[in-house]
Amino acid sequence: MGLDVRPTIGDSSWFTQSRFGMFIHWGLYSLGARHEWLQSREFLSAEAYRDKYFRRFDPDLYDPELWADLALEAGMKYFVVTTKHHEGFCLWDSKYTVYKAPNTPAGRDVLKPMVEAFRSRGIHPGLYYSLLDWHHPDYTVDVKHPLRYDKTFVGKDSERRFDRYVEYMFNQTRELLTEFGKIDLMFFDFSIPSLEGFPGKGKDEWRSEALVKLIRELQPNILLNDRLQVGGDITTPEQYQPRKWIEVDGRRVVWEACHTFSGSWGYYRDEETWKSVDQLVKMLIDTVAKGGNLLLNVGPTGRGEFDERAVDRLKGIGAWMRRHNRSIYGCTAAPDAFACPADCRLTYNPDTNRLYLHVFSWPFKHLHLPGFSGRVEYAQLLNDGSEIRMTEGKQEMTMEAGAFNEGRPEDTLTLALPVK
Ligand code: FHN
Repeated sequence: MGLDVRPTIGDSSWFTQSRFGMFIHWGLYSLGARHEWLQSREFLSAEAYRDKYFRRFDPDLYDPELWADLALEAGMKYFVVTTKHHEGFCLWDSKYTVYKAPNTPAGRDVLKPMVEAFRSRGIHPGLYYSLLDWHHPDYTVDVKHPLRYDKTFVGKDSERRFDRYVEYMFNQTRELLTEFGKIDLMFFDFSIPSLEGFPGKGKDEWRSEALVKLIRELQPNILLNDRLQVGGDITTPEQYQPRKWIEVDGRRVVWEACHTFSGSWGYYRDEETWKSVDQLVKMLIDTVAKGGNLLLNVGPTGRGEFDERAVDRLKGIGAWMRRHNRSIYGCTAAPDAFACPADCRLTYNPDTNRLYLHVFSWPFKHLHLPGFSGRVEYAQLLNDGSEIRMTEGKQEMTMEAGAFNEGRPEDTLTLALPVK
């Protein structure tokens, strides 16, 4: 079974060992508290949007040390933060714009202390940068732009110099990769198809090849996602769980699922569809069982805090990870020879030759495992280390589940496989 295929460049081992990371979407949209796309959805011009939120960005309760502690407690090994999202507002003290946190009541660069707080805890730093920019005067209107239906505007794009915007993008990328120490991952987002008569924006418009060349020169070992449309080190489906390990050109690739707690990436006060801890744990297991990473998003509030619902999920996942993380870190899909039983997932650590059977729906008393006969030396529960007794049959192995696990759907068995 081919394990993680090495990316085009850079060393992905820290990434595939980590398996679990924190995504952070934080910006002026956090004040609107109704999705990070509110500027586009409500057709707000750059001026109207800025006048509403810029002077009110005052995250007086912001403490990145607390954020990093919660990521650590949840068992997250890397983080990716939106340095600039589509709204164009920058969290750091960029010399190429005045539309930045130091010029708001925040009065400071809020990115640097965040990178330092996470890095100081051994959490790999990753930076997200939006290719879209609904504030920059040279960013041309496209099918996602807030002004896309503004008759007084559309057609005046000729006054905009998109090449000047791309130069701005290159300059800011250089700032991010030279002023914040070693950055382990860059997440660019996203390329736009031609739609509704508007031209798209892809690798040619972004000058992606030249941008990747610059990035590799500045940070040779950085991992890049695939949204510049020139390949990349990490394939990044969004809010989607594939049926099996993702392949590109017939090769298994390093991939990462990114998901939210509730559907919105930015803080959304009134959203009711929050996933439970149990659902999120199963999502993490399912992702690793398919050879991928999970980047799970938090949308901090306009005052700079993770809200209670987010803290509850992070702590709940952390409680599971404290006993079960060895079935996640450094694990990947199980060898093809092991057929996964119904309502279960299998993860496998090739370094320790341990197979982990994650039982999503625990049967009454016995667990039947066709095809496992003679292939498992010993079985124990991860949460308390207790032995699970097995009986070998010709076609299958039977495990005695016992009363303990009824109602504990997310529990995991460690199956010690014979030393190869
Ligand atoms: O439009 C963004 C969205 O706001 C969010 O940042 C996600 C994260 O992967 N990316 C884009 C949607 O694909």
